[in-house]
Amino acid sequence: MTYLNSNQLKQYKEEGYVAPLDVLTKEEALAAKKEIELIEKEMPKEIDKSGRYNVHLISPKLDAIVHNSKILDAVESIIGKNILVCSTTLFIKNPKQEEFVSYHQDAKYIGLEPHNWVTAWVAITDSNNQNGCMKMWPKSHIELKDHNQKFNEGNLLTRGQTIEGVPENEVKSVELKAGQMSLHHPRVVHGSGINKSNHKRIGFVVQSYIGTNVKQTLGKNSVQIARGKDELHHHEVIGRTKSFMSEEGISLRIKENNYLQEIFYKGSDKKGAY
Ligand SMILES: O=C(O)CCC(=O)C(=O)O
Repeated sequence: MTYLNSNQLKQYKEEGYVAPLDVLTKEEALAAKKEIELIEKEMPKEIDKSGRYNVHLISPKLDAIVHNSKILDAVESIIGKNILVCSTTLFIKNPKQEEFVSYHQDAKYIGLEPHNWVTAWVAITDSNNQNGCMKMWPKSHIELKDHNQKFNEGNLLTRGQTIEGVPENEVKSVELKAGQMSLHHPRVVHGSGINKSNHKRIGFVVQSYIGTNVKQTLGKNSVQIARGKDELHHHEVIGRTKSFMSEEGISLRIKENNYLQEIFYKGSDKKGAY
């Protein structure tokens, strides 16, 4: 059992995130990397940009990470024993490209209310200062802040959502080894810089694990039941894939990704690349 201990829970509650947590072996992380590379090879266009979501619906290996009991134990410590999965995102940063993530709060645009949910960022490769690891602003999860929508070049966020004036001297890097994860609060301010290394940085992000009381207020997305029971039925429940890139998995992923695009661009007259 890998529930959070009292220090880890304290860190999450006080700072808005907890890391590093060991969840995958090196071999499991490497197998996931190979799987992602295989999907990239098989369907390069479909998983680029706005296709980076929900690869767990076409890959039993990635689905197994979403339902990994070590991850779920840690998540249970935060949101309770009934756990649903909304979606996943691949945050891949290619070497020497100007890709970054501006400082933002997930809760500002994901539409999940109330904030009884948590995001798991699973490092498939090492993630460090050199290759653009996540950076958190501790204790910033108290309230929602104003965001500008910049739709700027290189920004991996849908609308280039940006909180200005984040005090860099207070920000902490979240360095992870492949196989470790961080858990972050819906309102914690976070972002990441460019990848200055010669290798890809890959984060497989469960965005997010939600309690059964959480509703999607901007649209619709289906959920998988990861642990416990869903007695509130706020979402359509979908199953888990059993085979790599099955037709059923591919069409379900397209459907779910279309729902996500509606959520991400609700009320916007402009559309970004993601
Ligand atoms: O992968 C990154 O650098 C940022 C990811 C992120 O913003 C998130 O997981 O909420």
